[in-house]
Amino acid sequence: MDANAFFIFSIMLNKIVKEFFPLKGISEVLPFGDGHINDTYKVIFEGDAAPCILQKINVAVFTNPQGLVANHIKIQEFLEADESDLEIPSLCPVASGGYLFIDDSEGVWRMMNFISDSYSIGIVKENWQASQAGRGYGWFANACSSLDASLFVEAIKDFHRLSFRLRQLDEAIEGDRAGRLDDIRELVDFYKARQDKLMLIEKMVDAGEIPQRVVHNDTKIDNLLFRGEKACAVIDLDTMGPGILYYDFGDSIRTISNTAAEDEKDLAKVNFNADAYREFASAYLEQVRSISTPGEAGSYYLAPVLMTYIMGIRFLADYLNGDVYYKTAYPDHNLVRSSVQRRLIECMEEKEDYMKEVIGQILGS
Ligand code: ADP
Ligand code: GN1
Ligand code: MG
Repeated sequence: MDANAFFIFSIMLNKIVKEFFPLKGISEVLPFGDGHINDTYKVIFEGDAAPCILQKINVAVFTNPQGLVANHIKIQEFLEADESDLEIPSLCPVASGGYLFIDDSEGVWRMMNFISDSYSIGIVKENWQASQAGRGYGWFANACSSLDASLFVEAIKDFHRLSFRLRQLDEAIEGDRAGRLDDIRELVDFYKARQDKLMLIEKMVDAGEIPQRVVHNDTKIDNLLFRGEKACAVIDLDTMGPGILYYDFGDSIRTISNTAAEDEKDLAKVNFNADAYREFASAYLEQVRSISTPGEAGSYYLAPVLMTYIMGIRFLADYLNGDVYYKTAYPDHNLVRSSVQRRLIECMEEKEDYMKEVIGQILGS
């Protein structure tokens, strides 16, 4: 964006903030965070008013933004009575009513409080970070366990349904819209070779052996905030709604046990952090132990590979489709992300016995 365009854009951002807070003086509105989906800004006000987070919702991904608001308000009201030191962000109303502001170009905006003194991390470097992440996401799972999943909107249909993601991959291979398939056949073969084995969890869900619950559905480490050396908030509630605990457990491990970034180009740096795995699993499972059914308890260890696989094929399909879903910073970004997931799956496969054993020790089976 050149200087002139940026100036016009800044004026527009300030006008949008005024729709939420007509009486507050705005000091700065700055791009913020590393999310792959929405456009996020930190709003700093004049004086000592607390900062906020302004987000433009990606409506190509979330086609029902009112549904996101309904889910958010429901959980926000529910957690008002919660006495934990953990929290979620609260939506701020638009001055004219409701929680969404629609701009002249049909852009959909929302505002939340900025979780004070917080920061997010992309890679776990120390064990306490993994343990605190388990405390944070475990709190969320436990707190949501009394909610009725059928009362929540499914933000993206079949979001973690493997057969749906496999179909999308097959369509991307078939279409080869960006003409990239020939160069990545080996990676495609890696993923295709594993698809049948990984259908096990979907079959268990369909057979009713694993209960549907209200879960977060996007528990990568970046969606948890820390304050000092403690987890303090669970954020990015867009996908929250019906799902199973394995999705949250598995997706957390996908990022927490990765010694490198999700988009690390040097695959030699990508390894399975066994200590982080144990720390996260202990803290998380401790909190869901009392709500886990015997059916659930038996197969937690399968979830990390499943979720790493699902993200791997989603990045791969997006690469083949020409990068139409995730934000990318360079042409091969999705390919790099998918290759990292592949390497992590290989590491996890080598550690399957260890992963199972740790869970057995924690849950006492
Ligand atoms: P996306 O859906 O694009 O991933 P997120 O809601 O995760 O967007 O926000 C992107 C980043 O912005 C987060 O990883 C976090 O660093 C920061 N962030 C989002 N909401 C808040 C908040 N309420 N308080 C502090 N930081 C936040
Ligand atoms: C997206 O919104 P964000 O960046 O936290 C994606 C997740 C993926 C993740 C991979 C709605 O999460 O499913 O796991 O990227 N969210 C959506 O980093 O597709
Ligand atoms: Mg996010």
